[in-house]
Amino acid sequence: MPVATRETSDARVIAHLDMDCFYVQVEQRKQPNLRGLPTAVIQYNSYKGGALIAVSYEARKYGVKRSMRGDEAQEVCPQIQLVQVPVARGKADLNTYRNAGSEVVSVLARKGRCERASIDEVYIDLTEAAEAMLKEAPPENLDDIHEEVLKSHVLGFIVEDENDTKKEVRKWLCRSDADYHDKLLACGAIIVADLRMQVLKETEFSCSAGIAHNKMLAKLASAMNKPAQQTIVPRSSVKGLLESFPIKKMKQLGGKLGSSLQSDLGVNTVGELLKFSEEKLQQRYGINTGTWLWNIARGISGEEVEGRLLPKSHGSGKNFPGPQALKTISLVQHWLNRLCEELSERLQSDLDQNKRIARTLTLHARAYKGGDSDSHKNFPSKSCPLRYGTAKIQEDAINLFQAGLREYIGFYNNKSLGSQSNRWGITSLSVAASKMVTIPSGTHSIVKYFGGQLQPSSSLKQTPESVIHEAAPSSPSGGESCLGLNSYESQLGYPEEDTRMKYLRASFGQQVDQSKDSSCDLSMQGDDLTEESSLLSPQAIENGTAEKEPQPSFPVEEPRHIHAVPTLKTVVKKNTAKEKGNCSILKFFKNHHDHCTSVKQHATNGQGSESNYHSDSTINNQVESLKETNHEAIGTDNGESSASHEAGEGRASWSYRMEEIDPSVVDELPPEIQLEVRAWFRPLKRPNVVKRGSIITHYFSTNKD
Ligand code: TTP
Repeated sequence: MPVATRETSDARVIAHLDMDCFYVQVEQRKQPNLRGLPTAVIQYNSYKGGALIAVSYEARKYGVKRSMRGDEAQEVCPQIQLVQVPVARGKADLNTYRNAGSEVVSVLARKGRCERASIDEVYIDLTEAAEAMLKEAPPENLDDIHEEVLKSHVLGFIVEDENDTKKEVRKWLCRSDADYHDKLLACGAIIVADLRMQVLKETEFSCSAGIAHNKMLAKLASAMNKPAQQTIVPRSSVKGLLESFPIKKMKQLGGKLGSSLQSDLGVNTVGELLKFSEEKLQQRYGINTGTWLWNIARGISGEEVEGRLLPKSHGSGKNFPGPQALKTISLVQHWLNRLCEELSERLQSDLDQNKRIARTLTLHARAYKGGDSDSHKNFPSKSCPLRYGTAKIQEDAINLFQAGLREYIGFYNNKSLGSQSNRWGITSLSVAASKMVTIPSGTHSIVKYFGGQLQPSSSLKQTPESVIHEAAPSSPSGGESCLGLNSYESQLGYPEEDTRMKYLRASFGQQVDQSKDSSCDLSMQGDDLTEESSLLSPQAIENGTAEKEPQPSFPVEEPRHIHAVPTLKTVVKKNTAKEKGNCSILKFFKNHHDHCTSVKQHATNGQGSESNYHSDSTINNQVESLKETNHEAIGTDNGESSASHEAGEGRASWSYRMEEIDPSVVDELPPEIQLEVRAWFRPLKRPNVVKRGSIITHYFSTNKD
């Protein structure tokens, strides 16, 4: 649902940069001999020459379109060069393109706050940079303005003689009597042209851009003059731009809302919305959407550039057109397994590089049943909490699929999904991992480390993944778990449909404009579904290194009692209280030390449910707790060591007496995590120092008794 946001200031400078025929450029960089030739990138599937997913501008001149297949493209342009997307696991492997997109973002991020909107689109907030330029080196003072800037298109600015265009644009950019807004845009245009040249130089990719006062207008403008050009939207031209702009092409209006505007209000262009008062639009579409519509009719949008260089989600999908439709569960499972493998790999690499975990797994499918072509639209998307580990993702995905299928074919009316009367076919499948959260600084390598230590004595198969799987939060009630959906016959509750995914599903269905901005950018065409992904962290980009380990950092104000790092803290306490410096933490975690394992009894008092100390559930508990290190704190200041359970959550929690901890035990930990563990202690010293200080003060005090 669109969200109406106030413009905090209409004097912002926002640019939207969109790569030109992106996949083609990536392939041409790999094979420079293709440069300048009509070229198209085709999908993996070779049916009728493969579906075209990217077409070079040279090929477009011959009439080659993305909707064509290779054979057809060759008919209209016999010399076309068709390049197949890289393939892995029997489907397109888009990593090269994702990484190429990251290269671009890393160049842009040097100049302003960037939001990666899709695999090849970026918003950048240039307000500060433009303001600084206006102050220090305004365009009117520049002796030399680069040709690339002078090639800008200024919407609404009419140049009589085309030969004079650059001269006239220069005049427009350098007007000393221009209003403040236009001056800022002029600065923005200079900066963007420079950035585009920089991108070209460093990545060899060309791009186009829109420069405006908000994201919405910048996005509309970037597509207006392609390839390798930029378009400026002065405030005075907004009305003219929107007047004739087709309503269905507007972001968020490609679906039902846009259709309703057309059929119910007779609105076909954004400008036609101006006829309606805000109240009228609110009455019809609700307060928020009504105001949003009223705003967009006037080119108002307060949406901020999010400052996000990483994707909001990861996904992997594949289409199975026509005769390739999947008609048996085992075939679906085969493909789901492959999709999940890819998804799991990407999640792992996101975790490694960006320290992020995803919390929700969603399955989308398109299907048909019998001869009902409309049924294609109705396969329900299903979500559940995401568990890390390829096998677990695969297991959950097939369960989600089965839940969706039951619903799709009418579970309660059917004895067996395989019966003739219930024939179905799956024409597209995808899995997506969303709700990405950054794990607290300082816990990642610890979680990984202890995962590794625990492996031999636990039943988990893939240690880091498994441990992180447990770290992925499950719903508070656990009721969303899809573990109960193991068989068709299972009548346990189905996971709820994630409403966010409805939007993704809509994108899935031919709404190119809509989907392009979606965080989970599923491509609509070709045999495989594509999705945006970037694996460079903002920090990595800034430092020019994607592999940099984050330094552990805890806020100075870290509360004295850290709640819920039970296992390690309890270990530390036990070690120090009984055998200072003697009891090995490593041994404890390996359960090789009897003395230390007695802690578990302490920890499980009153519950008894964790008697199988090395069961997955206990590991779960440990990691769940590690995960929350930064989030929870208890305020008891009495310094008492205690073990308790939070009744509602069945989770152990401890507090401890700082003085009893012998910091030397940390030396026993491997070097890679020592620093992090020490950081847990460091802030805790503060209150103690204060306390001791007060004792000294007391000692020297004249009132000492
Ligand atoms: P787009 O930006 O839509 O298109 P483009 O970059 O190829 O061309 P343009 O210059 O007109 O912007 O898509 C970016 C890439 O995403 C594109 O190169 C290939 C991929 N893609 C698909 O795989 N399937 C699709 O249906 C679309 C629209 C894009």
